[in-house]
Amino acid sequence: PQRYTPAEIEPKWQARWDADPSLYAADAHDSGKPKYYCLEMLPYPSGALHIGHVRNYAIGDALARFMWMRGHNVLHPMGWDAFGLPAENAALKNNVPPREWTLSNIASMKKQFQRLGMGFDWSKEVTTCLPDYYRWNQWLFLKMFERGLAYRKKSKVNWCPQCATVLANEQVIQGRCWRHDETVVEQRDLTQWFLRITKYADELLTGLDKLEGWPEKVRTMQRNWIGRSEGTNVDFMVANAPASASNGSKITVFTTRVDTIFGATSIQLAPEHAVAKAFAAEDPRLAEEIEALLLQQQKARETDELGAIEKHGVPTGRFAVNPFNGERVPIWVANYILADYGTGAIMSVPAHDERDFEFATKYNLPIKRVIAPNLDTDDLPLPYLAEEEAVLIDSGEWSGEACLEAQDKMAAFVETGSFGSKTVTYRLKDWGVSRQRYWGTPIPMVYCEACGADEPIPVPESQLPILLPEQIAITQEGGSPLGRVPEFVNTTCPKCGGPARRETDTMDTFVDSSWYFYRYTDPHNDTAPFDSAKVNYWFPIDQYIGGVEHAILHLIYSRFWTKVMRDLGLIVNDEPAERLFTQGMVIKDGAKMSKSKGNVVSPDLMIDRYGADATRMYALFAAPPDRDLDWQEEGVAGISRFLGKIFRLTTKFAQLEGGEAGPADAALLRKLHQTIAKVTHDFSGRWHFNTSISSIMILVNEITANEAAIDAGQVTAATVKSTLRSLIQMIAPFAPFLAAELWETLGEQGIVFRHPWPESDAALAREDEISIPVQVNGKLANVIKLPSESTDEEVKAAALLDEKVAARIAGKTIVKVVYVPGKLVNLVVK
Ligand code: ANZ
Ligand code: ZN
Ligand code: ZN
Repeated sequence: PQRYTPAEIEPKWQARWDADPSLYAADAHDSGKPKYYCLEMLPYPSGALHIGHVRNYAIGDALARFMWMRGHNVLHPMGWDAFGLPAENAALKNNVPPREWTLSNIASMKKQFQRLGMGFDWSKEVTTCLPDYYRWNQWLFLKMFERGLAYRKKSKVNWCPQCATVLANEQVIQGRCWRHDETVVEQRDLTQWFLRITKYADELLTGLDKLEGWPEKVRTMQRNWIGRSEGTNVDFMVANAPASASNGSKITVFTTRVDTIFGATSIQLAPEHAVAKAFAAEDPRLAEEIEALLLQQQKARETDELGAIEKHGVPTGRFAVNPFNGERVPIWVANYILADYGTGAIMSVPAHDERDFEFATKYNLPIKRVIAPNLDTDDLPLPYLAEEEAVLIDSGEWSGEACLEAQDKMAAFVETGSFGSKTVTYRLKDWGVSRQRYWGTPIPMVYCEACGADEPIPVPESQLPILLPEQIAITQEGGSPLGRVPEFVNTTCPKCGGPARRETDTMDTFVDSSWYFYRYTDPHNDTAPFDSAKVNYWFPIDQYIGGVEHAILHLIYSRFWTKVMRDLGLIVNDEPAERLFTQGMVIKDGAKMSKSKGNVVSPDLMIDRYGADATRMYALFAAPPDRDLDWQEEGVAGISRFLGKIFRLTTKFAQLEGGEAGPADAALLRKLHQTIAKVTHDFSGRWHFNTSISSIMILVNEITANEAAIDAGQVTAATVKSTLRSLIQMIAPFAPFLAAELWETLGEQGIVFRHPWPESDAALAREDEISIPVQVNGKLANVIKLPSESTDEEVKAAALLDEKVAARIAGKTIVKVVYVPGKLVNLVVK
């Protein structure tokens, strides 16, 4: 007999599929079928797919194929997140131009995808480093600029010395570069382009509540990242401001606890606060001390230990007046106050804030209690942090008020007196998108001396795309590489026609990935980023699948970009994706795979040894898709043997005829329909494909168990063949090559992926007998078997009569008999 040989089957089908691109192509958007947009995050073209990719795409491909078989019009596209630093590093190392390196990587990874049998609609392919894509980055950037959503400002930026470029806040992980674990990120002052994501902060936050199809952990991470905080800004006048300081006379603090203002015993300024600077200008010693505080803060920021920073401060010798009681409090500068949060100044309330308490204790500042659980209790240990159900004490006319109400009333008092206002502060900062790199989208702006050198002038739309020059020497010098290409830099001013210079920074590559999935719907459009009608048909994405490492960066930028495009009138959806699934990591021997650990598993090697089907199926079988998966080659071999069994049985029985109906018919059909129900169910929810595949294994065992009966003609050929037929349909999402092959073996017409998914027949699936565990006081006593049509009363009676159960309850009183239908009986006895 023939043996299962993936090395023959797989290339044969791969060649057929590659020759017929329509097979996996989405229908036009006027198709009568319900649409389904199944999307996996696009890879960076590093040169080779790794095993984590295989898992991600095996999940998406299984889902896409299932939805095809369920009669949907499926969009399942793929593309390349093709700009970015590695191409420049490769250019430095091997002297290949970034474009060439990238495109050749794309070519080889596309082959890998095909070898894996991924059913992508390649007619929709998007490659972000090509001008037909990035020109729309530029176009959208211009639209944002027109609306004040793209702007330039000088600011402190995160700088990775290794990347020699700026990083967005989101790209700094525990004070280190997201690409360079070992490199501490520095702070630098640079003029940069920003996108005003903060304008959408509230909508990005409230929108999360509606994203019920997203994992709660991702929503929580985004909520914390946005970090909305309601509070009050309160002005404190400086009592003895230096005469020379124009802005040295007022300090606005941001507080979430204005109800504690009578307990403010000092003002603390961030080292970079303007008032601190004004004071320092008068006092060189103070200036030096403040500089030291700033350095400590930057160090802590770099290593992300800001929360735990050892607190230091210096008194400025000046005082501010509390607007609520006229009290004078000393003004200090402290290293734990951030310049870029709130107003960069706080009122310090040591009795009711932990950090202030620590600071005041260290420097012997007064600690004044103004909040208590009630008016009679004022001896609780400090700091006392409660606000709900607590009241104000020693707070003048506000004493006795409940904290939460006092917050409202006192904020209103501040507003009435015009010495501050209610306010909302966000942790979210505008998105810095300038990169001093070559391999990215050129920012479509120019600067003209004649028109005002500091005013960026947008390039007219008609001049797009601003092409990235291809011939460029990549060097290790700092600064933007494009600045060293005179043909690129020198241009004419769109305003006055005189000589002008182009912007030489390029865009953060997260711009590219913020909207690529819209372009998939209409990738060859050369008059617009896409046809809105097409996007409106396909969006929102029905299911987005990717790694949880993108929970903040990519997924928040994509949501922002969606809202901007909606406000530009290009689309109508508020959110890009209805549902999000984040798969677990693939690990090896309990550790993350990495070159340095030498535990990287190559997908190609797995395919060579066991075939693509077994590799993919193992990636789905070895763990629930949302958990980490410990890759074990022996497991892949096991799946390959399992597929071999299916191959053998199908080949053996494909031509089966005749046979007498016997008990095995019902048994086989029962198992078959139970399996269909289980696998279908697993596709609708959390995709526990591991359990789907286990149940398919049980079905295959059932066939094997009946093999002798089939051989002896005691089962009808119809039963055997319909079982095999549905079996092949059920493995099709997981092992598409073998499914296609065996579909042909069975003599079925057409392509298995376009035949309707089998339906489970509940009557055929029903067991004759049910097995019910019986517990006594929660402990298993026995498992009883009953006819499946037994009533609840019959089950309870049978449980009490069972010998083992009876022995357990002998001499005791039965308090309660609980029956969970079909599941279990629990007897409560005393
Ligand atoms: C007085 C006070 C009393 C405060 C009290 C808290 C408790 P969230 O919730 O994170 O927004 N704060 C304000 N700006 C700061 C800055 N730039 N650097 C460091 N700390 C700052 O925290 C808001 C609280 O953090 C503010 O309310 C302020 O301290 C502090 F019993 O004001 B609070
Ligand atoms: Zn870096
Ligand atoms: Zn000009």
